[in-house]
Amino acid sequence: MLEVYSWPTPNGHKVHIMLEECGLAYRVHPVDIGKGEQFAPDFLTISPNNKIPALVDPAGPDGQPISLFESGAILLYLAGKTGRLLPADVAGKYEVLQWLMFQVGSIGPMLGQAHHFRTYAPEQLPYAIDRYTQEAQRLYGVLNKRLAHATYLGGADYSIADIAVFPWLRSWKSQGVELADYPHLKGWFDEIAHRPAVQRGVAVLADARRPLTDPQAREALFGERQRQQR
Ligand SMILES: N[C@@H](CCC(=O)N[C@@H](CS)C(=O)NCC(=O)O)C(=O)O
Repeated sequence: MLEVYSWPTPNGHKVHIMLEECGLAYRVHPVDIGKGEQFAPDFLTISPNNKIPALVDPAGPDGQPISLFESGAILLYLAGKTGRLLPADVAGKYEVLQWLMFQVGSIGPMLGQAHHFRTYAPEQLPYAIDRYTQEAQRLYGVLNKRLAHATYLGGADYSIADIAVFPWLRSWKSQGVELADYPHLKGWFDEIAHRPAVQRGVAVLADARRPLTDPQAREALFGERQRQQR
């Protein structure tokens, strides 16, 4: 049984969707990042960056346990374990990997900052709001152009690149974006949103989801607890 340490956020959803797409058996251990549970010593041993998601596979390589943090690494591990959602041929594989890296390096961090400055920052900072909103809109444009010429981000087939990007776009409103302005991307988004495994994946821990704007959550996510990790 795979052990998943997670919370219902975009990075958590990436892993939940992958597990559902692959039909793998897993148990979810909620890590309430609004209550500071990401700083628990036991969790830090498997996720040293105090972030969800993390995965423990008791039956890893050579039958030995393996533990992983970083959602992109977890998607790659599960693709390797199952032989699913990542092409085996070199060209196809790197077509997918470049869009996976684009999500990890740009989509996640930049859309996260747009959401932060528009929703969570204690004061309105027009420079930061403009900078990250415009960057979010530019990134949506990059995806839209790609999907004008490809059915999926990695090419002809649905892959871990689509699974990585999709959960980030569910919050387009709070990133200052109008999804309908990107018609190729919207068509792709709507199709993926209807996949049964995606619907099951985003439903994981859905009851626990709440806005992370209360003082306890602000302190855990943006306050002194973070600086104590230095
Ligand atoms: N690069 C990491 C980012 C993970 C991440 O930012 N997780 C957030 C939730 S989406 C988190 O756990 N935040 C808690 C914290 O920063 O203390 C990944 O892709 O796994």
